[in-house]
Amino acid sequence: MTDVTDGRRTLLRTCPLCEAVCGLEITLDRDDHVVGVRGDRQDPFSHGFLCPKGASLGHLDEDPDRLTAPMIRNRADDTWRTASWQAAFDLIAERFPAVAAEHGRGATALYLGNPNAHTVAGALYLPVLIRALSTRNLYSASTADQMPKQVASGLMFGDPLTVAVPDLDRTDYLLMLGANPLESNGSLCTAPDYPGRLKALRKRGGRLVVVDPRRTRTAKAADEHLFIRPGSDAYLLFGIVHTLFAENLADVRVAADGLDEVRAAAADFSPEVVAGRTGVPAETIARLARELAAAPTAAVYARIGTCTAEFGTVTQWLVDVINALTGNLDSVGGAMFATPAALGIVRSRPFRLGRWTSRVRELPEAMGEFPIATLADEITTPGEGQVRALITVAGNPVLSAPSGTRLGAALAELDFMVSVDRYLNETTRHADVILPPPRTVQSPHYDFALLQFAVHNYARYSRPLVPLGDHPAEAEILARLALAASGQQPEPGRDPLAAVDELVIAGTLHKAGLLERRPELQGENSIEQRIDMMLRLGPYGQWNPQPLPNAATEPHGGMNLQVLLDNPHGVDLGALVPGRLPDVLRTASQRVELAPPELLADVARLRARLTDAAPELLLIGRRQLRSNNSWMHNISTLVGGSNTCTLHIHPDDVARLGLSDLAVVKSAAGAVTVPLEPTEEIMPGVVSLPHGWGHTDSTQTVARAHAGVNANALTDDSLVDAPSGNAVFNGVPVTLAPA
Ligand SMILES: Nc1nc2c(c(=O)[nH]1)N[C@H]1C(S)=C(S)[C@@H](COP(=O)(O)OP(=O)(O)OC[C@H]3O[C@@H](n4cnc5c(=O)[nH]c(N)nc54)[C@H](O)[C@@H]3O)O[C@H]1N2
Ligand SMILES: Nc1nc2c(c(=O)[nH]1)N[C@H]1C(S)=C(S)[C@@H](COP(=O)(O)OP(=O)(O)OC[C@H]3O[C@@H](n4cnc5c(=O)[nH]c(N)nc54)[C@H](O)[C@@H]3O)O[C@H]1N2
Ligand code: SF4
Ligand SMILES: [Mo]
Repeated sequence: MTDVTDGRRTLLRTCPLCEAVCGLEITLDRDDHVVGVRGDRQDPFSHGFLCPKGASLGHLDEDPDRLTAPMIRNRADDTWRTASWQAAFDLIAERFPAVAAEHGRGATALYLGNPNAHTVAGALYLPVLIRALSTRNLYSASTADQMPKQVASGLMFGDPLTVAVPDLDRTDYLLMLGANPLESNGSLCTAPDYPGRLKALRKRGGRLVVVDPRRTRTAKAADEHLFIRPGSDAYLLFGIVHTLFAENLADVRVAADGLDEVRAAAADFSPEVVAGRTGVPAETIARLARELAAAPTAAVYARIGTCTAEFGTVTQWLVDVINALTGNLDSVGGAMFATPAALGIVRSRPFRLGRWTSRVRELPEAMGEFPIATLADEITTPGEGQVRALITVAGNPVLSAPSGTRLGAALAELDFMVSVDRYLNETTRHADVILPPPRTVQSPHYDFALLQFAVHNYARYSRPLVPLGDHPAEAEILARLALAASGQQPEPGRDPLAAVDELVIAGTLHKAGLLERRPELQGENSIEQRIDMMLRLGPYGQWNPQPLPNAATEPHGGMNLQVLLDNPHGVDLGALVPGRLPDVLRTASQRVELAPPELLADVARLRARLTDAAPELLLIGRRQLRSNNSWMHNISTLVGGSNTCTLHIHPDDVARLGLSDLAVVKSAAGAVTVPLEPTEEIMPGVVSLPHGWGHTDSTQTVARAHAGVNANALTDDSLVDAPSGNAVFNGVPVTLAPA
């Protein structure tokens, strides 16, 4: 699609900015600048949907504050200079392994941020970096996000990646808690055009019920909205479970263990008992249970508002307990499991939690990670194993982690720090070296992580639209960083990326007994050959002995890279299929574990908190349509208007506390001064502050002009969800005073 007159061309690529994986049509001028972005109407999954962030993809490239060359900091006077890639890697190879040599591998740590879930580099090359460091000090945004869901799924299904998603396009009834997909575009439920899909649900006669302490855009688009006291979702869900048993409505249709234990655990939590704690009337809770049981198909879905809470894992567990009890687990219109095209991580043994614990607070690991809520402890607490060197990749924990301000101060104490990031920001300013990735349009794209949680089976691959020039691919940056961090130099004349890929390819093919077919792998480079291999070995794959049938893959005898290259708008692999159980299970029993002992144990904690005195004011977060966590506030077309950092508060609370425009918000962890935005759309007794703001220490000029405050100066890292170690962002007790 090239226009010969002005050299403009329109190319296709998946949007990497959120979990909706929208297909984009990107127009580039003859100098490779992005001059237009539209939704790809021929994409069989997103059908042309586009949001304001996707439309701004080109602005990210043109941002004058975006880093384009490695940066090295002079610690003596805190100044930065640009450096060559060689000089940057040389410095890392000199300094980073020296810390491990002197203090042991436990003195090095890695933090992985959210955008890694959206890049090929994050999916395929972080394991190499993790192996190179071989430290237990591994942290990521997962423990500020969805770890409760993964732990609950791991314990119930045996695999933390086996996550059930609502069958959005076919369900008759959706109970949604703590999610606002009309602003976030969805999470752990990959669904481009979530707004359209919810509209369609209601149009076909389905019912949408939203539970949220705020009357959000999604709540307004629902049949019913229920206010809930922050942090009390587990009580509400237990009230539903109690009713299902009490009224003989439970109807489990999958092979499952633990039904009696669940019934016993729910015995104490009748709707009447939990109503006061949740703020939802008992009669309403009982009605929700009856409606879920009576609907021809139904799904319960709960997201970030319920994960980043004190009982996040118990809540996520109860979500799937209800899906199972109402006969909706693994069946059409219920909570289902996707069948992604690429071969995933093959887990042979059941998921286990807490195989080792952190040094300072003895918090259990989950999926090989320690809670981000304890990274500051590990840096600042002296002793053997104290963290002294850190690598961050695509993360901004000073703004995103609980007690972020405290973590920022801790980062300043490190002996050495490296960041792979687009920007010099609140976190990376503490680094000694920053390695910037290339432009988005210079990177390939395949959604290894997100298609695992898709509401429709689908695959799409995008080649880089623009050549790299002399900028290394992010995959190569990670591969070279892995070498440098372990004190190695690349072998002369050998591409470090190809060397890594060859090892992975040989290992995988050997396991599959297909080593002799190595020469058949296609692709322009070793990254593409790895993708080709994962597609060939996946459920629809050419090398799968029994590939799932599909019209697009048929001419090739199954899925491979060429199928995706031939179908650049993406391939429709069909609606989610029921009956994936027990195949997807990795539990020892090969049955769904409805009552894992690790979760039953946490119910005692929940029970003990039932009658706690209620704090007068509770802080929660919120997401804004034109924000992306902390890192898109430097795009002038996205900030301003509704996208500013204000505290939502009910007018009655404003009056009661004698507040005016500005207030000081205090918590156990810190204080901020923030403008108030009174609104009837929040529960009295609850205030909401978006995260990702507080750009006072950034070199990003636009972001600094709209700085806002760091919500995570208020959240408290001493508090975690016990089973998963996840951060607690919602339900933080605060006090307000006039500024
Ligand atoms: N525009 C935009 N989109 C994004 C992002 C972004 O920053 N901006 N971030 C992306 C990321 S990383 C993620 S993880 C997803 C998250 O996607 P969502 O889970 O949809 O996130 P939110 O929009 O924050 O919705 C969470 C809701 O939970 C409510 N809530 C808070 N506390 C409680 C509680 O105790 N109980 C209940 N029931 N509700 C509560 C909040 O009021 C809020 O409306 O969004 C992704 N998409
Ligand atoms: N109070 C509160 N805190 C929260 C949340 C909340 O709801 N409330 N939500 C939590 C959630 S769900 C999440 S996911 C975390 C996010 O936590 P983080 O991942 O730590 O934070 P982000 O703001 O997403 O920062 C992403 C960083 O990656 C960089 N980046 C962007 N694209 C690329 C790329 O392609 N390559 C590389 N190398 N770098 C890139 C950006 O410049 C930025 O510095 O925040 C959590 N924090
Ligand atoms: S909804 Fe998400 S994936 Fe779609 S265009 Fe917007 S940011 Fe990109
Ligand atoms: Mo997230």
